[in-house]
Amino acid sequence: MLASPLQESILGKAVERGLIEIRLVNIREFASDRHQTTDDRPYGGGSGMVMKAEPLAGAIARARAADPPTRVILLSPQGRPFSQRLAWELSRERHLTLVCGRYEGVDERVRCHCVDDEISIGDYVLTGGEIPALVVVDAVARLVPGVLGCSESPAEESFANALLEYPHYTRPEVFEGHPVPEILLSGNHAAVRRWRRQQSLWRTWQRRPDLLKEADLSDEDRELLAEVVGGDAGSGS
Ligand code: 4FV
Repeated sequence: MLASPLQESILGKAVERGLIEIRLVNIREFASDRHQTTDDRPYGGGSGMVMKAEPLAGAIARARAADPPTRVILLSPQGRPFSQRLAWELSRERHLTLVCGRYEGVDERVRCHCVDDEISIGDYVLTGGEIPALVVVDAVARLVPGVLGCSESPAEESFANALLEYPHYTRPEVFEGHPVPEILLSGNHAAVRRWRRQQSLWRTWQRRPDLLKEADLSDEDRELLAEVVGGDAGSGS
């Protein structure tokens, strides 16, 4: 599941260029029985299976033995919500170990005694932790210096300053009768920057007022927002 996404496009090139290194550890190699069993029935009964502690603990110990010291993160719905702010935090680490659960989840003693952190990518239940791990790898890797081309800077995008991104346009100038906003053809960079900031504020006010509350808005921001939403700027209703 993990091999191909990690070989393609920006992530693949970052690996080729040695900007990031990704090692996949097969938990089965740490199972002690000849069937390499990694799951078992839940104590206390109930449906589904649980990931056994020993194979996971063995795999994590192997990762911890590697240099530099690693931060072990379990992906699960019980984790703290993943965010751009957390992605920036993780991008400043040297070595992350992402533990992907399966079945109903992992034995609680792994969560309590073997991992440093727990992250959830959202309030829904998936079949495994692999896709959440890929989400974290993608969001963190692109913040590693050099991974994104110089023309792309993660500084200006959504959530970078807790606002939603402004609308993007490219050629053709008119698509199915829909023209590009004049301002973007004006060549007036200051006016374009003002329009884009206003669009970010307005979209965030309309779609994610919760984010607007977190954002630290300047007086100019409040004026820009008031222009488009009328007097109740900042109420974020
Ligand atoms: C999940 C999430 C998630 C739960 C049981 C894997 C599944 C199965 N992980 N954010 N949402 N994990 O649904 O991180 O083992």
